[in-house]
Amino acid sequence: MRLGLYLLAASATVCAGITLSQHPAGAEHFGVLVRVAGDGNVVSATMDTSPPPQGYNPRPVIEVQSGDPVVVNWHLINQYPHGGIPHVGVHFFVVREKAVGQQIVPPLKGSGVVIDDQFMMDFAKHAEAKGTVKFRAGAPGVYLIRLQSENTAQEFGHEHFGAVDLKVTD
Ligand SMILES: [Cu+2]
Repeated sequence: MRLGLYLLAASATVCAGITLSQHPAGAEHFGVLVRVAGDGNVVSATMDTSPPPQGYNPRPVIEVQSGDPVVVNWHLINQYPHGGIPHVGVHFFVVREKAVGQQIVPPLKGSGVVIDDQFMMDFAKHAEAKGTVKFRAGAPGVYLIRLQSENTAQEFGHEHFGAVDLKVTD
């Protein structure tokens, strides 16, 4: 229960072969959605790419009070029109950061790591992975909530992610 953030429940489901009728504009390899709800507010981040590590889009910020429940829903969808994408790392994490909007992704080691989950998946054409993570915000500070692809830069020249800044106040 590092940093006073309590993992209430975490689940991930993987669905293969789902055909989606709607894709975010401009998507090519993956669609990403990271939706964060807390204290009556909801923010959503869509697909960005790295490098650079912070991507190109400003991160949405959600502010909650210490003790508030936070619910994250994430999706990663293969939108590559040419077929499947094998051996994709799917990596979700929540890690303490120094400031809202910081450009460096903090290293995932030490006491700043709140949640760090990952798995490998072969994404068939239109396949989708999604998960829900619930935790309770504890220690005041700023946290980076991020879902990212891994092992796809060799083929596509970049990775894909969605990220939100969580600001926890007293
Ligand atoms: Cu891409």
